[in-house]
This record gives sequence, structure tokens and C-alpha cells, in this order.
Amino acid sequence: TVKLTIDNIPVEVEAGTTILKAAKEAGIHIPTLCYLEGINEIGACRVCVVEVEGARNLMASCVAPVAEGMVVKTNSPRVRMARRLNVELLLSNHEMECPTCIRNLNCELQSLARELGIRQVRFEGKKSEHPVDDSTPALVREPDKCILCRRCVAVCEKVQGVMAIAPLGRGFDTVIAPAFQEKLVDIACVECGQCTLVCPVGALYEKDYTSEVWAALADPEKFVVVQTAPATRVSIGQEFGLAPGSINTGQMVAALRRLGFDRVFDTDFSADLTIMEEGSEFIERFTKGGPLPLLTSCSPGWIKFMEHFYPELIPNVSTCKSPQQMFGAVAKTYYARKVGIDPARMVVVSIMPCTAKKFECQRPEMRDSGYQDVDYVLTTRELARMIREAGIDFKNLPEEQYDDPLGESTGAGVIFGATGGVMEAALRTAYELITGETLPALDFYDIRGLKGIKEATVDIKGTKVRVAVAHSLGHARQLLERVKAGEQYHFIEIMCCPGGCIGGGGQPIPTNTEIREQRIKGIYQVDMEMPIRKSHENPSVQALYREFLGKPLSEKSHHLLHTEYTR
Ligand code: HC1
Ligand code: SF4
Repeated sequence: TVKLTIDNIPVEVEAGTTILKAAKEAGIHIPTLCYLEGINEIGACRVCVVEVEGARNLMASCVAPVAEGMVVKTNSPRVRMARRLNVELLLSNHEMECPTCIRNLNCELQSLARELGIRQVRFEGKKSEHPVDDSTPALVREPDKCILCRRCVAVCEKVQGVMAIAPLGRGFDTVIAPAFQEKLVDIACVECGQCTLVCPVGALYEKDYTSEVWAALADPEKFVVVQTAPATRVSIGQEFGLAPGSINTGQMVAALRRLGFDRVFDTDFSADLTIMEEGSEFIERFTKGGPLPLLTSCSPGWIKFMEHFYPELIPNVSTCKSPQQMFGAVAKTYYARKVGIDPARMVVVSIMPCTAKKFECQRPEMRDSGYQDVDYVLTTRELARMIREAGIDFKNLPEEQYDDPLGESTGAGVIFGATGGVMEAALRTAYELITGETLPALDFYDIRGLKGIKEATVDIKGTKVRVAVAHSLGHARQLLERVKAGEQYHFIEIMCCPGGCIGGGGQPIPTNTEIREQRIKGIYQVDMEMPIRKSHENPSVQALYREFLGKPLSEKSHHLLHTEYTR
């Protein structure tokens, strides 16, 4: 260990620790901006500078390691002046539209200016000008708000392994953009939105569809149906000051009703439906010779990644549409007919933790109902905006229930929202369908949690089924390389975002490792409390098969619930 003092407090830490971490351990706050633990530790913004006795220059504490006997000052006049200067320089080249910015009151630059007591910007100079890129259905890139912290670049490269964006040019002309300043829609960006979660300012954000949804709600001709993704119930509360991971299913349903949706349904229902189809697909492939491993298909960022980087795996990917898309197709056919509503009048809105779902719903093959199956996707953040705008007091809402029948779900449906959950839900059903026996233990702990790649071997009456789970595309790539090198698996779950959908690119900001863990806890808590925890026991899914689809993998199922991919 190394002994030093920080602001006269004696501190003892492991050798190699940065001054920033040592200070944190001692309970001393040093402001940061470009720093993202474990992902972007580059000392670029120099907001975290500290004074070290005997050193001529101030040091960026996020990269400077401690040394024996070091005397550190985090709060000297020189430090405060330097921090202020650095932030003022950033502000001098920042498109300051705070009251109308999407990140108003949730902006790290704004908070920092406040924290550092900046009352004026002493520099006035040229501002860089770059066009806004809103070429994708999911994202907006607004470079004139960018502060060049490079957090988005680091996440895209190190967590997602996509490398869609990078710093181009030098000095004042530097811009973070796709190579050759191409548009996002023309490159391999998978629209996961992980970059929007780490952007400290309003330079990268989701494309907002709230005005389209307000318009549909106000139109008496329209019958507006909403579905809520599994992960949204454990994250929406954060937007209203509740603890990350708190479970607010009932309040979310109540809020959606107050916003004027005609029916409030649950994507968990169609997650159960997905398990029926995908579980049956797995059993069919497993017993009839493949192709294996079967790869899950519910995460649209992962699907886009696969189409760009692993098109040779298309035969392995499940043909099942995602639960979001199955929901849309069922709502505009089965449900519309059941309640006697012309599907042309029906508008299907999804509340998703995901930006890529906006892209997924606009894919040309997602129109099997005869209409666009899902019309609009709102992220958790956009829903929170609508609730705020409507003046709804979210925290004090009563808990309400989903509507029937597309609101009925099981514990298996809800765990889709956490990494490992799709596999666990599938195993709960596949085991019972294959053996005809009741599964002795429902919880598959080996494939839960935040480890990047998880594996398990499940004994189904003497047959060993080898499964694996990867979340984040960086880990997916590692696992797929193992598969290509000949490692044998039967069934693999891949989710695009770290932690699964609970860590999706449309979730409340901040979303970090700790918050992901709390949301995962919430998800399994909901599962535990559900009276039914296996998809094949969902009575409304059973009724859907009885009344409409026939059986899993039937012709009708294939038409409405399955799809194909493009190279
Ligand atoms: Fe997901 Fe899914 S779990 S992809 O993460 O399969 O977005 O929550 O809705 O479709 O059900 C997201 C979450 C979500 C789908 C389901
Ligand atoms: Fe990279 Fe995902 Fe952002 Fe695209 S959306 S730039 S893939 S992090």
C-alpha cells in the first residue's frame, strides 16, 4: 500500500490507485467530466485536476497514480481557478440552449457550471458548426453541443465493439462522427443508444416521437393501444426521484391510462408468446438436427450487429420476431377482430428501454398484420417526459392493473428484461414441454447477473443441453468467436446492451453498473411475486392459441410471428 495525504487527511490505498479513486475512498469529492470508470479514463477535460506538492503542473486526478508521501490538495485556489477556466472554455464553444435542451436539468456540464460557481463565460470566440444528423429512426447527433469528452467513442468501441464513431480532424475542428462524416444510417451503427446514456450533454439523444403519440391520443378516430417492455417497470421511477430499481408497474399503468391510452397492455404477454414459439423452435432444431446453436432474436441492436458483422450466422438465429413485434402483429389481427375494431384505426405504441426498437418497428418486414405492426416506440425517458408534461404526480399514483387479455403475463415474461432472462424463461418452458414433467427448481442462478458471458449445462432427463448468455455486443463478439472456433453450444441468448434491456439505451440517465444491478434485483423480485412463473401456463397465451393461432409454429404463427434477416 501507499500512504499519502489528501486535503490534510491521511489516506492509505493500494499502489497504482489513481488520486481520484483514493480521494473517493477518503470521502473527498473531485468533480469529473470526461471520466467514465473503467471505460474512459483519459484525463482529457482536466476538470478533475488537483495540486500535488512539489509538482509544477496540476495533475488530472483520474489518470495520475498516488505515490508514497504525496501531499494532494483538491480544493486550493489554483485548482478552483483551473477547473473554472477549463469549464468556461468548454462553455465558450457550446451551443447553450439549456432551457430547451433535451438534457435540461440532467446535464453534467450544466451541473458542473453550477458546482464550480461559474457566473459568466469570459471568452467569446468562434463556435464550431456542424450539421445535425437525424438520419436514423432512433438517434440524433448534435455535434455543436458536443464537448469532445469521448465517452461515446469509448462505449461504442470498448463495450459494444462497434466503433461507429471516432474523433475526426484536429484542434478546434475536431468532431466526433462516423468516419468520413458519413451519416449514422449509412454505417454499421446498431442504434443501441449506449452512447446516449453516457453523453454528459445533449449531443447524442433518442429521436423523440412524443408529438406523434400526443396527436394519436388526441384523435378521436384512433384507438390507441400501448405495450410496456419488461424493463420499464423497474426504471421509470428513477425519472421521478424514486430509487433506481424500484418497482412501479402499477403506477406506470395508471399514468398511461391518465395520458389517454385506450388499452394498457404488456410486452410481457408477448414475451410469453415468444417463449412458446422460440421454445418450440429450439425443441424442433434440437431433435431434428439443427442448425445449432440457436441464437435468440429479441434484441434489435444485436440483430443489426449480426447482419453487419456475422451474416454467416443467419441460419442460427431464431426466426421469432421480438416480443415487441409479436405484440403489434397480434394486436392488429387477433385483438382487433376480438373487440371489433378496424385495425386501420388502431395505433400501437410501445414503451421500451431501447432506442433500437424505434428502428425495429420501421423495418419493412414488420408489417405482417397488413399495417405497420408497431407504430411508435417511446423510450422510458420519453414516457417520463409525457407524464411530466401532463402534470401527472407519478409518485402518488395508485397502482392499477393491465387490461385483458394482452396484459396478462408470467414471471418468465418479466425476466426478459435482465440478461439471462430470455434463456431462463425458455428453459422453464422447454424442460416441461420436452419431459412432460414439472421442473423441480425454477431459478437458474448460473445465468443471472452481470458477468459478461455466462454458461450452464442443463440436464433435461439425461440429455445435456449446453447454453450460454452474452450481454453487450463486445461480449457477444467474444462468445460468437468461440462458437466459430468450434465450441459446442445448443442455445445462446444475446442481448445488445450491458445488463440486458434494463441497461438499454433509452433508460433513465444515469444508467451505470450499480443502477443496473438494482434494476436486475427489481426484475427478479417481480418474477418471484408472480402467481404464474412459466410462459406456457399463461392463460391468455393459451387462449390465443386456442382461438386464433392453433399451435406454436403453425402456419398462422409463421406468418405473423416469425421473420427473416437480410445480409
Ligand atoms: Fe427488451 Fe424484449 S426484453 S428486447 O430487452 O425481448 O427493449 O425490457 O421489450 O421486444 O419482452 C427491450 C426489455 C423488450 C422485446 C421483451
Ligand atoms: Fe455506437 Fe450504439 Fe451509439 Fe451507434 S448507437 S454510435 S453503435 S454506441
